[in-house]
Amino acid sequence: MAELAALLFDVDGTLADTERDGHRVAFNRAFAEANLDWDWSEDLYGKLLAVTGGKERIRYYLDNFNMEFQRPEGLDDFIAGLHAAKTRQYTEMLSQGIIPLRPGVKRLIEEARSAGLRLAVVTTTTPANVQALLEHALHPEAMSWFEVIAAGDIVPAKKPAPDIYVWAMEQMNLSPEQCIAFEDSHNGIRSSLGADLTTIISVNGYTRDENFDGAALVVDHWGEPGSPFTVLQGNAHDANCLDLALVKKLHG
Ligand code: XBP
Ligand code: MG
Repeated sequence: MAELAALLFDVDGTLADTERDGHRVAFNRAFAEANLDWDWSEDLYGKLLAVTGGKERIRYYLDNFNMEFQRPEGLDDFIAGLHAAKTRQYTEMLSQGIIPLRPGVKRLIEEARSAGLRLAVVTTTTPANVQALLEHALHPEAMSWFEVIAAGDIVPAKKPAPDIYVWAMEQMNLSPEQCIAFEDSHNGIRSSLGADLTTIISVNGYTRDENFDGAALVVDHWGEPGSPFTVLQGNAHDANCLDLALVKKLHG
């Protein structure tokens, strides 16, 4: 195995628990603003997470859960308009600091930075959402810590397709053997494994029971020295939180 050169981070669910209390609420606010009576409950949203990408998720909802809705002419534009309103709502929520980073995220990113590792974000979400989260929850300058922000519609085929990881590694001129990926979901690991990346999973409420075959390690969260993680799958080499030493061991 080549030496570890870069850490590639998923965002939603991995760096922060954004889906239930962030994206879902922002979608509902955008629907209300447009005078739609759509209400995405926590349960329904769990089903809608089968599809990544906000615009794609709205279409999936109409196709499978709201078939009686009278579609306007120009459905693509209608969905794009709703999604733009949702992004505005979501970034406003993040600017109020309501979504914190998950345990250990700031610690590991700072440790990796100090060690000179290269960092990238590889996500399905809209670039403005990444910026809002990094600047408000990590550090005002955090966007500059990441060499590449691979996000949103940069590639047409979103996760679970591997394309966004492949694109990020191309930008960085790195091979999969030089990188490791951090994900939280089945769609995420399908994408990272599809790009031949060793992958560490931290589950959340929506993804806990998903299939993570092929993961190097599955934990409930990355943990802090005084607040250990629980190992759900794999070998944590006697560590009780995810630090760079463990990441390097898992990378092999
Ligand atoms: C998360 C997603 C995204 C967000 C919504 O992907 O599936 O669709 O829920 O974001 P990842 P947008 O875990 O890869 O970050 O509405 O901006 O598409
Ligand atoms: Mg995710």
